[in-house]
Amino acid sequence: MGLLENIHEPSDLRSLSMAELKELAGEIRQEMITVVAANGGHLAPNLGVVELTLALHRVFKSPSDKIIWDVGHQTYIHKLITGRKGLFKTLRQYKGLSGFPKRSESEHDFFETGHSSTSISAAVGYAQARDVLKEHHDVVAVIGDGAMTGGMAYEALNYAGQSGMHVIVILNDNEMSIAPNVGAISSYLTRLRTDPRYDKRKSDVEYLLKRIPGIGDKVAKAAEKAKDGLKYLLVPGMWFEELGFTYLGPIDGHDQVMMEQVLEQAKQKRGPVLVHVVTRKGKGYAPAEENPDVFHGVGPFNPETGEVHKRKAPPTYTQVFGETLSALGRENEKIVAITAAMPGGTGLNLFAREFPERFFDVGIAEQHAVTFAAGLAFGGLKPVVAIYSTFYQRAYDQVLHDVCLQGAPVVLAIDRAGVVGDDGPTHHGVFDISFLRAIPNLVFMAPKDENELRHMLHTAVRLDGPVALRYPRSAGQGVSLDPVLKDVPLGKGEVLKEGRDVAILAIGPMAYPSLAAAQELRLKGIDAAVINLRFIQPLDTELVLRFARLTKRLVTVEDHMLSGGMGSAVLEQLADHGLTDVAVERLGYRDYVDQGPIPVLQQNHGLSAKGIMAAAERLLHRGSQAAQGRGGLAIHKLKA
Ligand SMILES: Cc1ncc(C[n+]2csc(CCOP(=O)(O)OP(=O)(O)O)c2C)c(N)n1
Repeated sequence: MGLLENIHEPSDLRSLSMAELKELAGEIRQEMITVVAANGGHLAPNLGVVELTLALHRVFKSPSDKIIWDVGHQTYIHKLITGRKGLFKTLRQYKGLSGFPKRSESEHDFFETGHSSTSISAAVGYAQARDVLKEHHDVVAVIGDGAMTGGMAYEALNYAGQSGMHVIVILNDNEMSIAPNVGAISSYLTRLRTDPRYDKRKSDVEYLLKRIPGIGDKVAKAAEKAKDGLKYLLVPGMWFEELGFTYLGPIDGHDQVMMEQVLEQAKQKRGPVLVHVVTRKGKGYAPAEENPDVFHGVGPFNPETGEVHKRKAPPTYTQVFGETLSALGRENEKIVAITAAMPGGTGLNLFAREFPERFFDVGIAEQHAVTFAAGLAFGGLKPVVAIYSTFYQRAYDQVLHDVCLQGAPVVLAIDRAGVVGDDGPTHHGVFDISFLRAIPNLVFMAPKDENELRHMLHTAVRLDGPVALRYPRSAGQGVSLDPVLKDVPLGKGEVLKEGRDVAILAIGPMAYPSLAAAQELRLKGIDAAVINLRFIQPLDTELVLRFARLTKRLVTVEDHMLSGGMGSAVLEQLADHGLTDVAVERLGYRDYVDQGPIPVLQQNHGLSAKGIMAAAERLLHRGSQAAQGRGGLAIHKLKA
């Protein structure tokens, strides 16, 4: 029996010797490789923080001390040693353990994450609450150098540094975001890390100064405090020190003894402390060390060889988007592309390779990406910003205030729109229609398949105002791609099938199960129309009203929340035009959606041929408009 079998809670770690800890680290790495090889997941980030996590849980006493993980994709070790070993095989599976911290899973999970750069704010909140309530415990935020490119991290450092509160920030620096990290802060960290004098510098100078008889001690103290040029030469991490943090590091995050010593030191200090830890992403598994970007978030693979299983599937929407943008870039040299730390994930790596001078990776900085794009547009270029739907949530005001209000001709490419599968509720892209539909002068489209995506992208880069384009995570429909691209008529939906009994209004690839449903309905003698709406804005009101009047029954189908979604837009039009006698069934999500395979999640919410068919039949069996339960309504309890 291995050591890991006997770790049920963090306190079980404290009796282990250094040799045993090393053995345990090996077992943990093996367990993570085995489970992620089967389920997929964030392997490389976790392999890099094994020793760091063990050190944190030996020095700090969770759950009285609070450890808060940024992004939260690196919490597999934390999960394994906080009583979840038995469930680890269900990682990221339907109804299984989440790939991210989850408060309902464990008393050791203090803050739910998935989106980056929140940990310092959350930790500062916890620390502030502790101080107001006069409690005594430590609060630790663990943040990667990639997540440190996100603006929120600086808002929190700014606050914490001035407040003087005792909060510990562990900066886990592996030089990688998903791709190699970018930006001036990243370069600064590299300078700290690679300066050969870093670990000797401070102690040597202090030692020398202290040896000057009589005044040495005082000079050493003065040098410590001095805010002059001398100190910049003497103290690494000066920038953090200037912000009010005590900077400790850089230290080797794989040296268990050193890690624990420095964490003890951080614990004893008062005020804000930043510990700069240097780790290797993918540590201990050669394929992940060699390709940390591939093994950042990886699908199932062969653990012996590291070979990622390839599924036979048509190209993804993302791939088609990337290829089409490169082709458009060849014709129009004003087209530039922007990513927020996801060159591979958004398919923009193709464009980057072909047009490096027209490609910009701004780091995990979605807000900056969008406003930067507005500047580029007014500066005379044609920017295309590709961001996942879930991360566009970060840049809402930038889309509204900086792009749309001023009419900046920016193309907002919204990748991973709809449910995304195993990453779960933090990552599903099911809110973008609601939050973007409220913005007046945004043209907003969604293609039914990868061929239409190409035409829409072609149209989007030719329009002279803001345009958004949403497309899902999955493989395309496998349709053939037209060689010549043409403009999609603005605000015009497409009738895929005429019908008189009921009209199915679909947005995006939901058109396909809608068509399949119509075919099944025909076998039952029901004549269903199918409409590919194409545009969320401007909505093809004329078409919607025509079918509403004709059939008196509408089913709306969207891979999105019902609140404020496409179905809501249709209801608004019916109400505005006095069509109160039309019965409507809206299919979509009512609540936060769990993790699980995309088809399962969609099916659970009626977003399948069968579900759509059932909705149409329900309509035919009832008279006029029936009220639908809202679901997902927050019902809070009053607390004394
Ligand atoms: C707001 C936001 N944008 C993008 C992402 C996608 N993302 C997940 S992890 C990651 C890289 C994080 O790098 P780092 O913090 O250094 O952690 P590492 O994986 O290197 O340990 C990115 C870009 C995200 N989670 N949140």
